[in-house]
Amino acid sequence: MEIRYHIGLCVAAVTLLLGSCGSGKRENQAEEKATVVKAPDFNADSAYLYVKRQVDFGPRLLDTKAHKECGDFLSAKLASFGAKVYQQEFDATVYDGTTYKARNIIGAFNLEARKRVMLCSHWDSRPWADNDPDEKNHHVPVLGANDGASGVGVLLEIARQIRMKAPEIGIDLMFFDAEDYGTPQFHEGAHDEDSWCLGSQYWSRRPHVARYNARFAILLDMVGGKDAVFLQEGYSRDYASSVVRKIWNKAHDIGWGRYFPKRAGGYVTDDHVPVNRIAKIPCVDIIPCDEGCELSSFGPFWHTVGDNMEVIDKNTLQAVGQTVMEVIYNEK
Ligand code: AHN
Ligand code: ZN
Repeated sequence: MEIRYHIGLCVAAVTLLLGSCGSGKRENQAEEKATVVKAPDFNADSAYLYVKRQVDFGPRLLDTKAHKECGDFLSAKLASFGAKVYQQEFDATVYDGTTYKARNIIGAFNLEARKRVMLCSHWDSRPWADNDPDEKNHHVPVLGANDGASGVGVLLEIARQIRMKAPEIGIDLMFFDAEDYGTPQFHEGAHDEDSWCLGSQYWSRRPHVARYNARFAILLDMVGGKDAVFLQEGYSRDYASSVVRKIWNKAHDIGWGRYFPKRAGGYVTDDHVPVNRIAKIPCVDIIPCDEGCELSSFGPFWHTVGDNMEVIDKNTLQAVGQTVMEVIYNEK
């Protein structure tokens, strides 16, 4: 159910009572500006199940059965929610020179709308738990409940909500592949930043439709950890400061401010960097990071064999999911 707060109307009424003689046109403008749309209720139980469904396939590593099956599942889900689904297949050459088949999955809603917003996450998981305290685990794949599945789970729940009640603008959900194949810590050679984010690099150079554009984009990365704290990540501030303010203000307006302190965080190499630099779409990364964005800010289970369903907290999914929904349902 949609509730509109006619804050603007009250402002206009008070203005009139105080004897100000603004023109009718001006009052209407004031009303329009201050009208806040309440988005539908994001359901964290549903998002949680979408996270679990992905994790149940096992690690989503390139050229594996789990990857193929999970990709098919995500595509079918998007289609069932009424999206036009694009498969963008590409060759991903990873840090050691091996080339795999990879696949970005894109779900587009309301194709006629010219005003569009992109919501992104990566859906692959990391092939090496290279940050695990136990060295024996460094070559074991990560399940990626938080690192991968959480963002996609939130986006699938948003897709389900869009099916029930569409926002005014068009939404494109981007599930980028091969984000997490960045050079492992145990590798003794070069550590190239470009070894991360292969799917978003590919898409940013070759968008799924010609002349694609969006007003802005929001990337969700590791948005399910208990007591996650999302400072304002560095590249997001540099390339998309007004979108950062929009998102963080919304989180505070709806009572989830404790997850979104209005403070500067450090810089993270993530899928939003190519989207900002190559596709030139202002993109904000919602990622748990502290002032330095030290690796420890991603949680103690980051790139370890412990990144499983036990680390997923529905409150965090709710805080992020509802905040993003309030943003997109208020775009006109
Ligand atoms: C680096 O560790 C360089 N970037 C973090 C991006 C990332 C990895 N997101 C999820 N996993
Ligand atoms: Zn990762």
